[in-house]
Amino acid sequence: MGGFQELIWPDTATRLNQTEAACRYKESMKGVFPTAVLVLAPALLAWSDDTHTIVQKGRSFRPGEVTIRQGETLVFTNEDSFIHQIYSNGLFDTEEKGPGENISETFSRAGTFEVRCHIHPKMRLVVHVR
Ligand SMILES: [Cu+2]
Repeated sequence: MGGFQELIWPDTATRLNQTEAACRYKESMKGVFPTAVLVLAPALLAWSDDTHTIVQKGRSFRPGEVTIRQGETLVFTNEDSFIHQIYSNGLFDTEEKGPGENISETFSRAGTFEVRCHIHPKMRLVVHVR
């Protein structure tokens, strides 16, 4: 029996086991980062000041006028029991959203914009972007 092999093999085996363990660890961690991002992103979005909530309730936008900075986002929350959508000429024209659903729109240009709803023509929001 060669003493050489006895000396080498245990060490090699240990190293192989360590590599395998590292691979398994990497594999097991694969889903953790994206999951953390998915869980944290909405929370961070809600906490940051560059998001403002506009409620769609009683066939009106509340508030009806808002001032934001360039690059900030308005999140429209439908708190009515029927559908709404939003549009602003030249900027966006969204799908209809049901009760409890949200629409996010980011305003990247400075100016004053009118946001309306095709379904309820009396709904009007004035957005000042500085
Ligand atoms: Cu509407």
